[in-house]
Amino acid sequence: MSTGTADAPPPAARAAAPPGALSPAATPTVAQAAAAPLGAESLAALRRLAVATLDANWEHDHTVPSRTLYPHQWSWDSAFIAIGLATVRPARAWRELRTLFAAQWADGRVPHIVFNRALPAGSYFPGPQFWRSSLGAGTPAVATSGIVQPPVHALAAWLVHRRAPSPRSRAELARLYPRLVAQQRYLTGPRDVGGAGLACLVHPWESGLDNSPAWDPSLAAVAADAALMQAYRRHDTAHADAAHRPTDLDYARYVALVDAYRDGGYADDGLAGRHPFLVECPLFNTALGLAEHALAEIAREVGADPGPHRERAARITATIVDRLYDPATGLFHARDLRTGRLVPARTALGLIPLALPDLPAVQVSSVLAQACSPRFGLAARMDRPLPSHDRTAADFEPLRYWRGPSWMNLDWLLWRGLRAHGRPDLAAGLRESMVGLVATAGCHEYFHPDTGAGLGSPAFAWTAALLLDVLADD
Ligand code: 9WN
Repeated sequence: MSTGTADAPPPAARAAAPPGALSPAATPTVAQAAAAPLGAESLAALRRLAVATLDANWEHDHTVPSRTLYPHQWSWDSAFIAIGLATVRPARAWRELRTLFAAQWADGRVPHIVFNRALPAGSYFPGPQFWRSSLGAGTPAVATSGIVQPPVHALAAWLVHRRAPSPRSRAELARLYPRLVAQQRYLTGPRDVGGAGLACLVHPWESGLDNSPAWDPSLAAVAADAALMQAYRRHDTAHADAAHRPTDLDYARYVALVDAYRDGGYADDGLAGRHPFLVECPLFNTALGLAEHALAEIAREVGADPGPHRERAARITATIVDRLYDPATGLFHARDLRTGRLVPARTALGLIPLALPDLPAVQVSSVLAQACSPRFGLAARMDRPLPSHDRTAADFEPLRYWRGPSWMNLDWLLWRGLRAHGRPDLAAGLRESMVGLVATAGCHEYFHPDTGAGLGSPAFAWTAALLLDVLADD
């Protein structure tokens, strides 16, 4: 999709609120949309659509990812949301991050969900009654989940400051800095189950790509607790097409994993001997490395020593290459710590280390080759959106979430990597594809990887936020 010159607002921008409510049948494909370049007026309309989506999802001190599917505050969503808010509502961007970090546990973990106590029980499953976060040590007064999500927050804080620098934003950075450092200390301390310096995930939800084929073999080894599931009702399938969501069997395993971790009081000691799901994820650990790069910048800005952050960033990149790169596929893979093996699935997770500015040239060129292959179809002029899984794989599913559909946050991370590694041509192609997706379908949660049709929640906050960020980068 070109974002070049002239003409009328894009179809999604003309649609009534909530944005992006066009039916998939009426939605032109990305390739069709490429024939109709967007002009300044259309881009302004797209920006208005994105701001309206963020405003509609604002909830007194945070932004919900989606009013229907995800009505509480989510950790990595808030980081992406803050990045977009910085372009239009910087004070709110800082509020978003402050609210999230107010729920940080004493051990440094930032919970993946902060529950809004004003919502009725049953507005999301698993809710506060299931997580019972007060069973953990040093937990906040507010109810939270007990697991984490990719630590993209230091990067977000740095980008928010850079977008709208002011004495106030410097004060916000100084206030957040020790909390961000504590978050890193938790992830590289108690969560370094493999002992090599990377963070280990105890649940697929911690990856943010919950249902990715990257977790299939490790999840298959988790005993599904059907009796436990019968005691609860899924919330997601009441709001989204069940054929697009994880299966009941997957959910039974998700719930069993929460159960096991919670019953151990959310403690991390001895995880290697007792927890049934332990993996090192390329995206999560890329975020860990990016956080140290961002902390080095933040440290400089607030008068702290950037040196240790730079050293840690370099070590994390080297360890990701050492432990998660497979020269046979030219991609990064998840490592299952229970089997000691790399998971063979070639998912978009395997491209994300490109976002590391210090990724060595060998890995940069092999990941780029894979990204531009028919598996992912990255190009200076893309005819289809970037998929979340290898489109040539037998288990590629264009409709089921994280198993094929296109997501704005994966695009955004890769877009940054392409710019960091001197590929403005490919970065521009990916950016046009991102803009084209929202122009044709609205601020959907994810998109069909062939047609670009909108899927999942129709008014999804990080889609709106990251669109604002790429548009502001003109
Ligand atoms: C579980 C909120 C979250 C995102 C995740 C996405 C989805 C939750 C769910 O929604 O996960 O955390 O109920 O499926 O996979 O990345 O943070 O938008």
